[in-house]
Amino acid sequence: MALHGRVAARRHLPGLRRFRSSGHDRNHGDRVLHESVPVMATDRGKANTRTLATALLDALKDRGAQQAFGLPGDFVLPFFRAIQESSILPLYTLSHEPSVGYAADAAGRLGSTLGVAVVTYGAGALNMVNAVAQAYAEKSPMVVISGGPGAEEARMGLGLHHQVKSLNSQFEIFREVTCAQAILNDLDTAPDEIARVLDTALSLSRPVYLEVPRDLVDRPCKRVPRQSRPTVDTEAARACAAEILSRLQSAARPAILIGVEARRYGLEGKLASLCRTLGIPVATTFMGRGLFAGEVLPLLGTYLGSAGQASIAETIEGADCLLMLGVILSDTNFGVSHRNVDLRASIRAFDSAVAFSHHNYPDITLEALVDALAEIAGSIGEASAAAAPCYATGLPCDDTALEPSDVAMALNDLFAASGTMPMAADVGDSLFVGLEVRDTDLVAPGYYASMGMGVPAALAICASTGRRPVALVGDGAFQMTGWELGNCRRNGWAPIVIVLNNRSWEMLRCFQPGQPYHDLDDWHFADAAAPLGGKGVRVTNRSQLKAALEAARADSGSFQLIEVMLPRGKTSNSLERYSSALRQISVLKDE
Ligand code: S1T
Ligand code: MG
Repeated sequence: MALHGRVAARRHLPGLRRFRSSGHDRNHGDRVLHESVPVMATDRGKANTRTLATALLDALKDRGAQQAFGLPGDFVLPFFRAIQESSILPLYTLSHEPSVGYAADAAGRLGSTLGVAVVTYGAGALNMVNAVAQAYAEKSPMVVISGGPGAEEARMGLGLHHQVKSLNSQFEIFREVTCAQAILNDLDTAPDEIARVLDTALSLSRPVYLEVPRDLVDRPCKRVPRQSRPTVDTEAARACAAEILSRLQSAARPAILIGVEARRYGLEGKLASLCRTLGIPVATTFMGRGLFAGEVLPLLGTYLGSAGQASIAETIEGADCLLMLGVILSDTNFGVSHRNVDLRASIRAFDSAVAFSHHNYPDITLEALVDALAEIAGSIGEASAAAAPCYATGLPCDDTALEPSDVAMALNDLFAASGTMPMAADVGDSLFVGLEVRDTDLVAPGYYASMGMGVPAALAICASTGRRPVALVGDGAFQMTGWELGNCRRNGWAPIVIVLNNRSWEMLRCFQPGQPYHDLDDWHFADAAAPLGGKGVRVTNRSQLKAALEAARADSGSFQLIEVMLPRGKTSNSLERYSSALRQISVLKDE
């Protein structure tokens, strides 16, 4: 069909792309496809023409996104070019899509804003599903932008490269790990669809999915409406706050437990001030580790049930009124307690609702509740702004062989001497060693717990904050994504990466001793650092570790890889307590 000029004829093309919920076609109807119109050279050339791509990029930036991480493919090349030419957001490419997802997730967590991942259709986007699932489970507002087939391709009726079952399979797969989705194949509705999806990501703090047909990237498009703030019923928030405060006042042993939503919604400052006013003891959850770094409040530390400090467990589990703010009710946050927290005596504000034992208040955002509590709160308890929880320092400088907890002590000594650094911890014992390091900004997947996030998260810290991080990664996790360090040189990133090399999937061996398949070979990671553009050193005793950390801190000319050799069968004190607590509550008894 000849197309004239720029009028895009809308055609109902039966039987081609069935899909749902792209925002303008909510039933199971066929995809309403535009006829693709060749983009006039002038479209790209017109500096003042807003295109679908620049409208989306402006909307991301307006809503706080600071950069995009990506890995290109032919379906997304037009969008990549638009990112490059528009300079609206800086673009960082990594070497494997799981890392792109982990980095975008981490950037969103750190900045309490949108993290952006840009990938190609099929092989690229589906390669990132696990990282997006982790972002969903751990409430991180990542925006997945995938290039997609254009109308011409959909019309061909042939199987497209990178296609799965149907052209719409990818959209359906991402529906399961995101809270809002759209295929931007209608330029009239695209601005509102983009606003709907991005604002949902921010209000629910969960990942979202946007597919950009490659033939529409440069097509003129209207501006995306400004972010719409969720409407708040302040009267209901005040009534809820009053009920909470009266319960806290009449409790003999009130306590507060704070989780990830404090960071996701940027509420740490407000919460610290509220907790100081209330004077009630506060702990963070395992997932909330790293919250309130630098804030003053009556913070006991991290609640880990019987795997953590007994005094913290006693306060939280013994509370006759436990106020939980932004807490994910998960096994890693609550699973290792001999006595479960008494949820009937708790009040839980999560996912924009506040639940009491037998009733709840819907549609009250955490921020609205915290503001309402701050308005009417007075002093209830005597818990003063506690001195920062104590963390082990003073690692002796001798040739004693290293154990995992020595790494935490050495980092505490380094931070005490030259200031804290933001951290990323991977899954394995590195997650538990991270618990023994003093409070600092921390990105760690403590709930969904996918391996591989450590190094990409450290790169995201470099890219999004300009600060120099420390990454704690096991050898198994480093085998997955550690090689992303090869992207440091061209970006000027210089993280310090500590590889806990026990030649083992040691955390699994804790759960299931005696199996040879937990043994890993020795990959000599330190030797691989120089070819990747960094410096590497292998350490086997305490004095070598201390010297290596000081040298690494002093050298920001490249990434620094410190390979810490550890014995199989030995874990950190925290993982030891955690796994023995799991055994006692019989989760692992029959392993
Ligand atoms: N695959 C992925 C992507 N994530 C996981 N969490 C797992 C598998 C399962 C798993 C663990 S801990 C662990 C695995 C394989 C071993 C980690 O080995 P390493 O990085 O060397 O750390 P360490 O030796 O300190 O354990 C959790 C239980 O799911
Ligand atoms: Mg290991």
